[in-house]
Amino acid sequence: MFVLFLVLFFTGQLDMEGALTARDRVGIQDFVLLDETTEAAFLTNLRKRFCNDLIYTYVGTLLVSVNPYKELDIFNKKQMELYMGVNFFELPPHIYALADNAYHTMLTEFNNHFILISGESGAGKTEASKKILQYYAVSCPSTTLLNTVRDKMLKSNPVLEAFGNAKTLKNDNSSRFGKYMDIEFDSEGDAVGGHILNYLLEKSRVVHQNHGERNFHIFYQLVEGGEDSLVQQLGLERDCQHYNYLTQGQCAIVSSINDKNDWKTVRNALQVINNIYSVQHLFEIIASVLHLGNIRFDSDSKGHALLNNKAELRWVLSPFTIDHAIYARDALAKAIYGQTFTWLVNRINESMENKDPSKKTVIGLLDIYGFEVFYVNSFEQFCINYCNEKLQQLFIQLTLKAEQEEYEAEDIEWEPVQFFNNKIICDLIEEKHRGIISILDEECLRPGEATDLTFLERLEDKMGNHPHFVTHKLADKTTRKTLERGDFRLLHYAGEVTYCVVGFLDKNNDLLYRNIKDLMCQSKNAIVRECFSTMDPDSRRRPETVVTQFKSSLLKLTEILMAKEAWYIRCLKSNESKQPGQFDEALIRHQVKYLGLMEHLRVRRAGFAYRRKYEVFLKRYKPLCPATWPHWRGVPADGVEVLVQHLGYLPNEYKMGRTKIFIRHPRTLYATEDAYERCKHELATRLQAKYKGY
Ligand code: AD9
Ligand code: MG
Repeated sequence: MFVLFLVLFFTGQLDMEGALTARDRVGIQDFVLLDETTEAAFLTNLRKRFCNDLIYTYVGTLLVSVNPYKELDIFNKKQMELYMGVNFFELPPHIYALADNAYHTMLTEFNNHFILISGESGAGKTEASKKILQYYAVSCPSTTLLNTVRDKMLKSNPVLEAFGNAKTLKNDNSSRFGKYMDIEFDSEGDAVGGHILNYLLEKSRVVHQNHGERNFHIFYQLVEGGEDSLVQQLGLERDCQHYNYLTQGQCAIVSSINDKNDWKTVRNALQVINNIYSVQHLFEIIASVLHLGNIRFDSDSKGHALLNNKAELRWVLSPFTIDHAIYARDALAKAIYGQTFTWLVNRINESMENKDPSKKTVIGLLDIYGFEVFYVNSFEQFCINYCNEKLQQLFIQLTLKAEQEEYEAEDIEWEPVQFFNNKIICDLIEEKHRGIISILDEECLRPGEATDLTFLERLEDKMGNHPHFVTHKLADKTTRKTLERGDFRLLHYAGEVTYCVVGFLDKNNDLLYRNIKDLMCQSKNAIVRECFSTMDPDSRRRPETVVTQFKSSLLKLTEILMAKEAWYIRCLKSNESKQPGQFDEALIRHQVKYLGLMEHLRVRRAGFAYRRKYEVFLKRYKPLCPATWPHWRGVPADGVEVLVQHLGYLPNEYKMGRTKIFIRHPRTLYATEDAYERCKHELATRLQAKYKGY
């Protein structure tokens, strides 16, 4: 009895009082072990854990993370060391456990992996991706040479965040671009290189910010933190209020952000760019965008725009109206910034380049802007939310759908789990010739005739009856929320979003006046010259629209990811006010629902945690059974059956499919893996003894 008590105590099922179990107090670590799979039980467990600062919980190998909005003492070297090389379920759930497991699977199976981090804006995706990178930086074996690659990878983060993140109403450090980063490893497990793919930067933020939002961090960092000599040399005022492009959101100063300190970090991290002249040119560009924004125009008697403040710029003479001149000015600022961002990513990629790419495996980290809904939503939200639909679709395809189809294909008895498939929304947006993107592009091909409103009319004509599209004519009936004439509403997987069509055509065309482009090719600034000379080399060809380029890049991304083994982190936002200790149940319930976590849990619970082709399983574990070692002469499936019988697998612990063995619980496999390690060790010792003296 006493022994039983001790066992229960040490396995955490009984605490000192003996009355309240740990499970009652802090919840359980894996939702798969919940007594019931109801949403209420799920939320209760999540809340218990959150209240005890336990932000991570598993659903099998998927990691659920709830944003604590406070620093927890679980991200340090000691914790990292704890998780290195330890089986997934042996320690409390942690992002390090997932990172470590992906890494070790990659090494043992010599294949490629990716970690999909998803969740809405402010849920904690970027923080999660940084923690994974930090973990690899500490846990992988190192040499001096490789340290530099690793260092560059770590430094790329603050640089890209400075240029690509900004304060929004949802998140003070919101990613305004999508990022996919491959970390490349050699067969020893050393990190030997890195490569970043960037997706659609929200350039419009350079020239316009909504109330309560800011421009990209780097502008404020330079103005606030730049060294005196630098600020002077760039002709800048040390006052954000002086700049038109920094003040539209009326919140240049934010309590959670220390621009001065961040400047130091970014300045240091800019060492990723090996050339100091380039860094100087980069600062010139940031400053010139600020100067550009301060150019104002007056009108002459013919309605032509006249430069008001010539100090900022010696301008091309062109008979523009004021509106055109402002448009041209802003278009130039956006183009310069957007091109510079791409240039920056390219330089970072060069500096992280793997010098010997012949033998490598990769772990890809995907951290993209999360689903977002504002009071006014425009083209940018349309693209961001479309991207999130695509990632949800990928998740569904790889988990819910593929998992169930695999059981069917393998003749494993199975009770299908129903789930909402958002393919219908992806099709509504991207279907060839019929989707919203096609209609938008068609309108963009009718310059002079088409307007944002004709685009909306065509949408209403074509999509009016679609279950996920709401026009202002039908709005009251379907969702009982009125819709303005210039709006349309989409019922996304993560909730409904009302889009205002104003600016859709311009933003999708993203045109820059030809003569301005030519002028930039002659710039004294080497980065500007390089960027504009390589841009759109064939001037006769009409460039692809923004959304079409984005669509193709997402298609390519899907292909990249589908060729790899997937790991998932689902991030949940705990509350809308960015406060620690607040568990907003309604908000979290909504996320649990639309992320498909309940369905995922049901599939996981009814299913099998692990599966491997008979050949692969037999090849690895055959030394554990005299009948299969060193060779099994029959069909692999029979060999596996003999092997698992010998290992004492109980009938309900595994199932034999057509081509694979399915194992229900990870612990069964871990026991086998431990036995394998012991056996390997014994074999090695025996061999050593045998050949001693040779
Ligand atoms: V967006 O889609 O880019 O707008 P993310 O990336 O999902 O969004 P982010 O990682 O930037 O959100 O997290 C938002 C904020 O939440 C951070 O700036 C932190 O203040 C806070 N956060 C997130 N994760 C953690 C954490 N593990 N510990 C402490 C956290 N704070
Ligand atoms: Mg982010």
